[in-house]
Amino acid sequence: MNQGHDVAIAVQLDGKLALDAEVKGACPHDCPDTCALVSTVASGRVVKVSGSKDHPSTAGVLCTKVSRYAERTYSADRLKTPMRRIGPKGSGRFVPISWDEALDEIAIKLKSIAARDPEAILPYNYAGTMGYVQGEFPQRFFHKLGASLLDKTICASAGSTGLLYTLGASVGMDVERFVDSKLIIIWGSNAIASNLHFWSLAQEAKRRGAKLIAIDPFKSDTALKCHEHIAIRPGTDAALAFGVIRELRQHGWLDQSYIDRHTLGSDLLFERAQSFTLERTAEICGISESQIASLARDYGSIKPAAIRLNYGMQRVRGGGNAARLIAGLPALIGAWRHPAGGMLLSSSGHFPGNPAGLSRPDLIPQLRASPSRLPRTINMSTIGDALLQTDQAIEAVIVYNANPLAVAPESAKVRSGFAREDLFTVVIEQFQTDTADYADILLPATTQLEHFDLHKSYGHRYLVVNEAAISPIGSARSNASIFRDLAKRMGWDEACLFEDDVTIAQSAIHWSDPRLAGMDLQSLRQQGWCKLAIDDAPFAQGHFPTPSGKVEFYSQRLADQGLDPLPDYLAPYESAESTPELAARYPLAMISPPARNFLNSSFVNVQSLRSIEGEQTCVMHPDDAFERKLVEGDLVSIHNDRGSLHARLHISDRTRQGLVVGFGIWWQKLTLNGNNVNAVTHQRLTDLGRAASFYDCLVEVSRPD
Ligand SMILES: Nc1nc2c(c(=O)[nH]1)N[C@H]1C(S)=C(S)[C@@H](COP(=O)(O)OP(=O)(O)OC[C@H]3O[C@@H](n4cnc5c(=O)[nH]c(N)nc54)[C@H](O)[C@@H]3O)O[C@H]1N2
Ligand SMILES: Nc1nc2c(c(=O)[nH]1)N[C@H]1C(S)=C(S)[C@@H](COP(=O)(O)OP(=O)(O)OC[C@H]3O[C@@H](n4cnc5c(=O)[nH]c(N)nc54)[C@H](O)[C@@H]3O)O[C@H]1N2
Ligand code: SF4
Ligand SMILES: [Mo]
Repeated sequence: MNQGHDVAIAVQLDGKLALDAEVKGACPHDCPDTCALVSTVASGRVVKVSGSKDHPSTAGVLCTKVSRYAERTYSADRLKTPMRRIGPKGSGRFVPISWDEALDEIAIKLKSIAARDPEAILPYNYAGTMGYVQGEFPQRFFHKLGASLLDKTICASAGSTGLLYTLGASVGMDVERFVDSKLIIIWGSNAIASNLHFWSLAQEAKRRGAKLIAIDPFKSDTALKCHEHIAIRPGTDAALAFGVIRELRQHGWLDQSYIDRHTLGSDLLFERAQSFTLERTAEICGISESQIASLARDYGSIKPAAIRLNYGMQRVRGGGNAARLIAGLPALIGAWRHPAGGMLLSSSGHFPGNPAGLSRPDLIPQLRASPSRLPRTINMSTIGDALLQTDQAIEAVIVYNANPLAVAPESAKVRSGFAREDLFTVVIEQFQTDTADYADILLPATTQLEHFDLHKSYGHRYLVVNEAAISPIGSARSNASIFRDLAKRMGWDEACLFEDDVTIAQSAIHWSDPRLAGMDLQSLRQQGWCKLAIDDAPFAQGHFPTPSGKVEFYSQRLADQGLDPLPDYLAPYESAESTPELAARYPLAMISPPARNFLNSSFVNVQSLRSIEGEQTCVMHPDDAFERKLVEGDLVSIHNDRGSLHARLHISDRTRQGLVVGFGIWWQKLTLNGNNVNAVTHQRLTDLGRAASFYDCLVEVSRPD
């Protein structure tokens, strides 16, 4: 730790901002890396945001996006004052108003709706910031109100539910141990784009002799740099896992003593795997039999073997079951015995968080009236349908940390929903996004450089603190400060609705948990970050956080809900296999993974990053392009019954035949025809976790009419 840090933090803890300092921060974005930041402040202005050199996982490196965070923060497009809509919804025409006017108007409106039915009010928020304070504190306000609950399913809930029923929680390997793995399977993950700091570790492992295999329908930048690439058909990962399990068993590559001691239901699992012969698996997955056999041989013989599973493989109908099967693989070969063996999808379950202390469900009035009565739940992945439903219609929606107009599936319906004249919409934003255009009242939010927060991570095991480096730009206010003020205007007096940011952060964690090894918030603020004290190989002797303490191939909890207790392969909703008639009209599968220089729809408005991405592209296999008489650089329409978007055609054999890739997630208003990839995606939900199935989507591509 250098002297500059010490000086800056001393001033910070005093509650004042330093004019010249290096201030410790945390990247707020929805990214597994949760980098520790250092903001260099000169004369009260951040001149540089860099990665902390001391923080082991950040190691002084930031991605291109966040190294431009100062450009984003000081952008001329920042919202600087509250505004009221004057044009029609969606037109994006507003006039400035004062904070008092804005907040009074919101409070009056919410009070009058709540007097009739508080559940007609819906908070819509996701991971614009992952911070405990600016992300979760506002929920106290909505709990006190008795508003509808939001089912947060747009990203990871299929996979996390798969983990829950198999390993017991979102737990796994320490990402820092991958350097010692000898086999790394990068499964449904484009790490170079979306998990950069893991990629550095995988490359170090490669230099030390590890073999890297990517399983991905598209030859992503990551797959391109692995020793092997298995270009699986989207949505068929569960079949591949079954094929591997069958092979492991046939060849005696199982660790029977680990299986006997630390798993439940392996015989039933093997029985189910029996029908996944090499021939059938190859047929389902659209790959060769030898690829499956060789994957199983490597996995059964190279030790220690590690899987970096990521969320790209669970955005399909069978995503939850696929995650269940893949999470079960390491136990079959006893990989958990070694610190560099096992798997990692998310590490968030390792943190001793206190969700009830943070969001305070005890404030919910319905629950207070009757212990079994909760407000209704609205699934964020079907917000389009939810806003259009007439039965107990949603009358007000308050959006923060999210941009549903761009990121939610089946945009035509989302847009119609937000266009409802009778819907009262508040959007709290840093920029005038697609969603902001539909606001009745638009409020300016601070960025990570302007507020305090505390972060856990879903990719590593560090808690990271974010100190404010500068005062808010314009009259922007943090989410926490806005909801404190609104609570006052609602006439409420519960002390927890008015806590300051540091007190809120205090409530987010069980500080006495042994994993914190005596760390308190004050010391954490001095240090900037701390690593959880967890065994290097926590599951070497079993002790999984499931009810049985074992890896549950068979889940009694699923059986109790009337669901299949064993994982299975479920064909995609839209595919030649399950919907041949639809596939005849729309023969191409489309996936829409993130563009490297955007973060979901964040950064799309940062000119320098948008220039690198160019425009919305559509990557297509040469045979598919030839068949359609399309050539490189054509303007094409990607379409199905739900809508169409325009894209610039790029022809490449990096994609499979029958698969097109449209990188996301552009702001609708910055695209070629006002539509992004979600014009064609649908609102059907995954098998487990009720998640969006963005990558389960059939389309046709042609020249626009
Ligand atoms: N640069 C950048 N980084 C990001 C983001 C971003 O937008 N941009 N978003 C962040 C967020 S919110 C998240 S959730 C993560 C997402 O990052 P990941 O968890 O890595 O998931 P995706 O990027 O959706 O998909 C990863 C890979 O899975 C492949 N894939 C698609 N369908 C399938 C399938 O059926 N099976 C298999 N095996 N592979 C498939 C895709 O081609 C893609 O290359 O990244 C985070 N980091
Ligand atoms: N087709 C397709 N669609 C997808 C995906 C895909 O791969 N393909 N990926 C899905 C995934 S994985 C995810 S996670 C979702 C992401 O969906 P979202 O979580 O909605 O992510 P963003 O689009 O980045 O929007 C976050 C917004 O929060 C704002 N924000 C940031 N910090 C703050 C703050 O402190 N206060 C306030 N009030 N606002 C703030 C940002 O300016 C930004 O506009 O998208 C999903 N949509
Ligand atoms: S987006 Fe990810 S890689 Fe980039 S700075 Fe943030 S945490 Fe690090
Ligand atoms: Mo996500």
